[in-house]
Amino acid sequence: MIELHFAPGNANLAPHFILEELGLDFKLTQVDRSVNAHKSPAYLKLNPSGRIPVLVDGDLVLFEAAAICLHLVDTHPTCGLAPALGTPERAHFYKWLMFLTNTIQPDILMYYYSDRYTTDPDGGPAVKEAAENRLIDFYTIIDHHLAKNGPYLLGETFSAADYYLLMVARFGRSLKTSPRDMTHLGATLEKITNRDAVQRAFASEGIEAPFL
Ligand SMILES: N[C@@H](CCC(=O)N[C@@H](CS)C(=O)NCC(=O)O)C(=O)O
Repeated sequence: MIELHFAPGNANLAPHFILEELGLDFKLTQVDRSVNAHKSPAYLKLNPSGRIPVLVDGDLVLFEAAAICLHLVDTHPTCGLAPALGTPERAHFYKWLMFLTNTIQPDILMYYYSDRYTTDPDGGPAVKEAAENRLIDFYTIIDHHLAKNGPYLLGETFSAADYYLLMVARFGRSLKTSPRDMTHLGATLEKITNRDAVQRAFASEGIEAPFL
């Protein structure tokens, strides 16, 4: 059976939404962050970087949330969560997923763990502020894209990248300009949040409204 190692609201959300959407039989295993279980020898065997999530699928042990999403989509090719391989639509799907995981997510980490990104003991707040400003710029890029090409990242076609968008936009909910308050991005996030798969995942992680 597929097993997802998670902590409520962490980077497991996008894989969790997909697992729910696919209707798969899967098990959730909570990583107890209060005792740093993600840095324990047992967890580090699954993910040497000590980060959440990890997916175990038979003999396959996979870390990195975007890789997990792509694996789930690839192993369920008829699920409709990604355009056909080799098409321009698939290329845009990769582009948005990579923008979210490779451009936005590192700044999310800089925002939440700013002290890790400087050797200056007083430098954390400046790192955090710079990350916050960059994040607002990046969310604005998505807002402008959705204004012309929405309602989803791939236009009328919903995809796994939209689940990833909800996860990384939710991480930005405490910014001075929240993604939920951006006209087009906010409307898109609400649509995605209302999907049954999302509501089931939030409920099983114990996440209550407001979701954004
Ligand atoms: N690039 C990784 C990032 C995962 C990540 O940073 N997860 C956070 C929780 S959202 C975490 O494990 N933080 C604990 C830590 O860094 O010590 C992924 O997408 O899987």
